[in-house]
Amino acid sequence: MINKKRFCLISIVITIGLVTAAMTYHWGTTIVAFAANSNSPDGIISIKAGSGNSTAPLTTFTPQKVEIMKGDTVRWYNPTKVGEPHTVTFVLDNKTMTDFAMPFGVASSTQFMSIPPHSNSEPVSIPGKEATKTIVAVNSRVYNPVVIDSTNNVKTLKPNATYVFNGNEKYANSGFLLPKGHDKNYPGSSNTFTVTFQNSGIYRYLCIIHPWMTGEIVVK
Ligand SMILES: [Cu+2]
Repeated sequence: MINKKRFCLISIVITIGLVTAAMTYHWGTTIVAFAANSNSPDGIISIKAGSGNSTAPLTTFTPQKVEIMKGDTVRWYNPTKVGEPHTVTFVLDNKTMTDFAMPFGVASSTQFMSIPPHSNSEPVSIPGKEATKTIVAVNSRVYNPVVIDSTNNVKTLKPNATYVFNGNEKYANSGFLLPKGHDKNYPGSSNTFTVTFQNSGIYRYLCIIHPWMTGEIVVK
C-alpha cells in the first residue's frame, strides 16, 4: 500500500515530467533569448552561426529566435571548429534571393588558381561562344557583406560589418562568416556581423549556403 508521503513524492515527479514534456513540445529546440539577458558584457546579443566540428557540424542559429527592443544590437559569429562558412542573410524582397555560386561569362584566356594551398577545389569551367567561357564562381553579394536598398542601390560593406537597419532594405547580407583562424583561406571574409535594429517588426533571415538554417529577430 502506498503511504501519503510516497504518493506525494510520486505526484511531484509526474508533474515535473509533464511540465518538461509540454515545454519541449511547445518550444522544441528553439531557445528564445531576451535582450534583458544579453549574453555579452557590452550588452550586445550574440548569436552562434553554426557550431560543431568536421564530423558533426551544426547548421543552426543559436538561439534561433531572439526578442529585443528597438535600438538593440545583435552580433552573429561562427564558433565551428572547422572552416565551415555561414551567412546571415535578410531577403526582404523575394526578387533579391540568390545563391552563393553563380555562372558568369569570362574571357577564355583567364586561368584560375586555388588560393588555399592543396585545397580540394577547382572552378567549374564550360567553353562558351567565341572568346568567352562560363565559370561558376562565388557570388560577391553572398560572399561579401552587401546591402541592397529600395532603389536597388548595391552597397558593399567592409568585412566584419556593422550595420543599422533603417527599414529601406531589400536585402542585407553578412558575407561569409568563418571561425577566427579559418578566415585566412577566404580572403576578405568575416568573423562577425553586427546589426542594430531601429524599427519594430519581425526580421527573418537565413544562411544562403544552408537555406534550412533560419533565424528570427523580433524587435518590440
Ligand atoms: Cu550555414
